[in-house]
This record gives sequence, structure tokens and C-alpha cells, in this order.
Amino acid sequence: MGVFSSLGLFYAIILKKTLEQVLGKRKDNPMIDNLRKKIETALAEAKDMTALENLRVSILGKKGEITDLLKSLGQLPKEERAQAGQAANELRDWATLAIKSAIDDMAQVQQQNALATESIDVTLPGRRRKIGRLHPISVTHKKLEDLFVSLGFNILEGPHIETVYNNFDALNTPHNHPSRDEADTFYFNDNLLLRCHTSPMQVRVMEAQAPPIRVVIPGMTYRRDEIDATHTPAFHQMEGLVIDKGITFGDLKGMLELIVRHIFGPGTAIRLRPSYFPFTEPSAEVDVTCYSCKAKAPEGCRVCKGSGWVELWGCGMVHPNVLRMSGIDPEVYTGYAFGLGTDRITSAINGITDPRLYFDNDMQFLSQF
Ligand code: 2NL
Repeated sequence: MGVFSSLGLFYAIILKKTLEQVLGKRKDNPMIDNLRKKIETALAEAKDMTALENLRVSILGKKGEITDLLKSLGQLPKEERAQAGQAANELRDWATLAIKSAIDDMAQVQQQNALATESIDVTLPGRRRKIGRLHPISVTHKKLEDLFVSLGFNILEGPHIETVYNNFDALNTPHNHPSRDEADTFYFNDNLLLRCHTSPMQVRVMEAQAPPIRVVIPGMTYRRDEIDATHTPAFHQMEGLVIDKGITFGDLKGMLELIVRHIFGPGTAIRLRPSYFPFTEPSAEVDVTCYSCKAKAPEGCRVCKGSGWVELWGCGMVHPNVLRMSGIDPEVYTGYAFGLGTDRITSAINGITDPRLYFDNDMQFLSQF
């Protein structure tokens, strides 16, 4: 209820006289003063935005007290209208400004209160999402795969759980061979095991497809080793197999030279030493010129221990028995195979001395690559 309207009927009767009293003389207008005081009190008591908004409507709204007051000015005698109008307009301007600034202040206080009670500090910088990266062994695999793809090889992966037949028998490995021992291989039962090389996948390829065959099989392999500074029960291999008419040991040697130069640079040489694997004949160990001292100062070199050469992997011509067992005629086809231990190659490239680091999931280690 406005000041005027609260006076109701009484006001209607004595409106003219009251207006003259209230607004007629600027120095003596108690209605204006009362209204101003009332607004001041209401502003001081307003506790929230709703109270301020209600106040604004009741004073300045369509049916607000000051609006009513301004409307009633026309009923004043002409000679008093100007002065009364000025006083009423001043009151309206003052009230408009006072209520608006009270609303602004309230908005600011509300915002500060919201920030103070907010459990999230919106001014903190955002949390950076770490971008993942490839494991250092995956980097080595990608680098090698680039070379093999460019040479026309297919890259294939195989199951980690294999049959005893694919892992040993089909690879000409005799029943009394030490790698078949329970102390060396993880068996699930008489028939299934964790593959100890990726060769069983090559067996699957030879059984499934006729030569020419040019495949590379990367992946994790397993052996029953205690963990120490040079052994981990899981490790990685990349094995290559090439079978065609007229493949020779010279093709194998050329391929090995391409591989070492791709990994260690153009100045790297290889040396082949006779060796034995059940699945190849003849077989050889592959040494490369020391990637640490470049064979220039071998006396003090910890990597090649003075020899200038580092033993890196094994290879050979695929044994005729292996070809025959997979349905390939050794009288028509020959082939070579090699097995790269990619953990060792990754250590060689990056100067890593402990292979356990590859399996620790230590971000400080992994984020260096
Ligand atoms: C090594 C030795 C080698 C092979 C792996 C192979 C596979 C088939 C047939 C014949 Cl299907 N050979 N693989 C051959 C020679 C050596 O790995 O020291 N690896 C780290």
C-alpha cells in the first residue's frame, strides 16, 4: 500500500488541501520527507534481492507511491504545480538512483558470497591433461616396422597363448631340449603354454599360405626367469621369415645389414658367428660394431667390454624339417629367419641398463621417450 492509497477515502476528500500542504512549499513538505525516510528505512532493512525488487515496484512501479504522487500533481492549483512537480521529480530521481545502486550492491555481495562458499576455486588454472606417448619398445617396433613395410613385408601379430606343437614340435625342437623344460616355459597344461618366441605365429603363416612368404611378427614373449638386472619373465621379440624359391644365406646377410644400418646408422657393420638353433640350419649369432664406442675405443668400453662388437640377435636358414612339417617342400623352397630381441635393441638405442624399467609403469622413466 502506497502512502497516498493507504490514506484511502479520507485522502480523496481532502486531496486538494493535502497536496497543497505536502507539495506546495518545498521547505515544508512532510509527505515527501516521510516518503524519503520510508524508502531509506526500507533500503536499510532489505535483506535480499526480492525485498529490493518489491520495494522498487511499490515505489516506482506503475502503481507505485511516487508514480501515484506524480499522477496527482495535475490536481494542484496551477501556481503551485511547478514547485510541487520539481520536488516530486527530485524525489523520483533520488529514489530511482538509490534503489538501483542498492540492487547493484546486493548483486555484488551475492556474487562474493557465492565465491566464498564455492568449494571449487574457479580462479585456479585448469588441470592439464597429460598426452600419452608410445612405450620406448613400441617406438623401436614402429621404427623396425617402417623398414619392413618399405621392403614389402606383412606385419602380423599372433596369440600369446599357444599350443605346445606350434611353439616347439613344428619348430623341430626335440622333446629333451632345455627350453621345453617346466623350469623354462609357462605351461597351462600338456597342450597350452605362453609362447617363448613369436615363431609359432610364423608356423601358422606357413601352414595357411603358400610361398612366397615375407612376414614380420612383433610381440610379447615369455620365459620362466627370475627377475634380475638382465632378465624379465616377459620380453619382446620381432621375428622375420622369408620363404621363396632361391633364397640364400646372402639374402639373409643383406637383410641384416639393412636392419642394423636402419637402427644404428650407416657406419654400423655386422659379424656372423656360427651358432645352433633347432629351427634353422645353418644358424648364426649376429654381432654389430659397438653402438657405444663405435669400435673406436673398445679398451674402456663397458658395452662391448673391449671387443668392439656387441651380440644382438640370432638367425639362420629355415630347417628343412620345419618347412616340411608346415607343408612347404624344402626341395622347391628355401628361406631365412631371424629373431630380434627388441628390449635389448631399445636398451642399446637409449643407453638403458636395466630391462625391469620397461615393465614398471614409472611415468618419470616412460615420459623421457
Ligand atoms: C634369437 C634367435 C631366432 C628364428 C629365431 C625362426 C622361425 C621359424 C623358422 C626358423 Cl618359423 N626360425 N626364427 C630363427 C633363428 C633365430 O631367434 O636369438 N632371438 C632373440
